[in-house]
This record gives sequence, C-alpha cells and structure tokens, in this order.
Amino acid sequence: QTGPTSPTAADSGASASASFRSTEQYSSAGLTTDTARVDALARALLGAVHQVISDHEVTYPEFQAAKKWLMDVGEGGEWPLFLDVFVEHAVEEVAARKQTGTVGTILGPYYLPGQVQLTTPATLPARPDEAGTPLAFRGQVTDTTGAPVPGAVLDIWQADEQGYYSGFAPDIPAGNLRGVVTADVEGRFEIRTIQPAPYQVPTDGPTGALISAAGWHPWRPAHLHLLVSAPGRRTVTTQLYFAGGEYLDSDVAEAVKPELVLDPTDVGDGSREVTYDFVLEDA
Ligand code: MBD
Ligand code: FE
Repeated sequence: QTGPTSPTAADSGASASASFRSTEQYSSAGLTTDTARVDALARALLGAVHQVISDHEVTYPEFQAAKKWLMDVGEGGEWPLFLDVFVEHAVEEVAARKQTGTVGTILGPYYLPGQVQLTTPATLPARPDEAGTPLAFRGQVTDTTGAPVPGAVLDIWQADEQGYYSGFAPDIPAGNLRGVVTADVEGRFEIRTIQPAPYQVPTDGPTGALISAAGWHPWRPAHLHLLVSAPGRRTVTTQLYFAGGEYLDSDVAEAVKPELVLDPTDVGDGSREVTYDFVLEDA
C-alpha cells in the first residue's frame, strides 16, 4: 500500500508525537511522586529485560542493534504508534477490570481534539468524491439502568477507504471523517459516514521494520474510533469493528473484543446501516 498519497512513517510519526504532546488530557496525568511505585515499576521492567537477555543469551551485536532501533523509534516520532500498537491494550485491559457499561478498547495514536461539532442526524465531513460504502450508524446512549442519557456526545474518527487518517496523511483535508456529534434529548444518534478500510502500520519506519523482521503482519481490522461522553458519566473510549472483515482475529494491536463487532445490513441502494447502543456508567 504505497502511492503518491501514502503517508510516510516519519510524517505520520511526527504528527502523532505532536498530537500527543498537545493533548493536555494525556500530558502529565500519570506523573507520580510516589517513589515506591516508581521503584517497583522500574525495577520490574528492567528485571524483565535482564531476564530476556539472560534466557535468550542476547549478544553484543543484538544489544547494539536494539539500541539503534530504539533511537530510530524516537527520532522517527514513532513512540506513540509503537506503544499504542503493542502496549496500550494491556493498560486498557487493566482499566477495564473496574469498568461497567459499554466495553472499551484502546485510544490509539490518531485522535485529534477540537473537531467540527455536529448535531444528530449528522454527516461526517468527507471529500466530495469520498470513496467507500456509505454507512448509516444509529443508536442510543443510556445509563446502566437503561434510561436514556440526555446530552450525550460522540467524538468519532476513522480511516478512509485507503486506511489513512486525516491529520496523519498528505492530501486529506483537515478534519476529514472526524466529528463531534451531539445526540438528541433521549441520547439517540444517527451518524452518516463510510466504511473504513483496514489500517496498515507504516512499513517504511522502525515499527514496520520490527514487524517485518519478526515475520508478523502489520494490519489492524477496519474500525471506527469513538469517545462517548455525557455529563456525570465516565467517558467510554472504544472502537467498533466489522463482522467478516479481514484481520478481526489477528489485530496487530490486539484491541478487538467480540462485543465491539458491528454487522451492518445492506440497505439495497449500495449503502449499509447498523445500530449500536452505548451504556455509560456513572462517573
Ligand atoms: C490505529 O489506527 C489504531 O487505531 C491504533 C490503535 C494503532 C495504530 C493505528
Ligand atoms: Fe485506528
């Protein structure tokens, strides 16, 4: 998947790093002054690394190759990509142990705050010639008792039919296939968009080099990203996938959960529709 409009790993890495640094919400929230916690985590992490080196009899050339690769990930701006693909799912699974309501999954590196605000029924910003099967996505946001949640907001972003995200690929207008949709007074929403394509980790950067050197595949199944929020409720960060789609059972980011798979029906005019309801627990 390369062509004149393909994002380079370095460009999308730089954008993802800039986006992460500028998204206040995620900047310093994890900083701790708890020395015992830092000691425990740093000791365990380094201990795990030492154990791998010992168990696998890692050589000096391998150590130097790893050092170079780590430097390349940083210089290419790929830490957000690498960490969200290979590590975030484990953090999310820990957080999920204490959650009820709609199942969450990872945020990923391509969220951008401050997108166009829309009201249901909403059509996501798209190019006049946007390729892809039109999809009408409808549903309702309720609380854990099933009561409608007024004032629910769905912040949605997705790849296009080539698997590229606006803001992280050249030649896609800013804000394309991104929007912040306010539901009606009963939490009902309708969002018109297109079905995204699977996403491929850029193969020309260090993350792609590792994937290829290890003989893995670089694909995520097609997905919609959502942040679903409402006053007084815990925001759900999730993704929705498509039944029958490629890579559902082998997501490189290990972020698929069976509860999150949509099965849209053909309407008959070449478009598809699907209903998915969200449940938000109390904050
Ligand atoms: C994506 O589109 C994504 O959702 C994740 C989690 C990682 C890399 C690219
Ligand atoms: Fe994604």
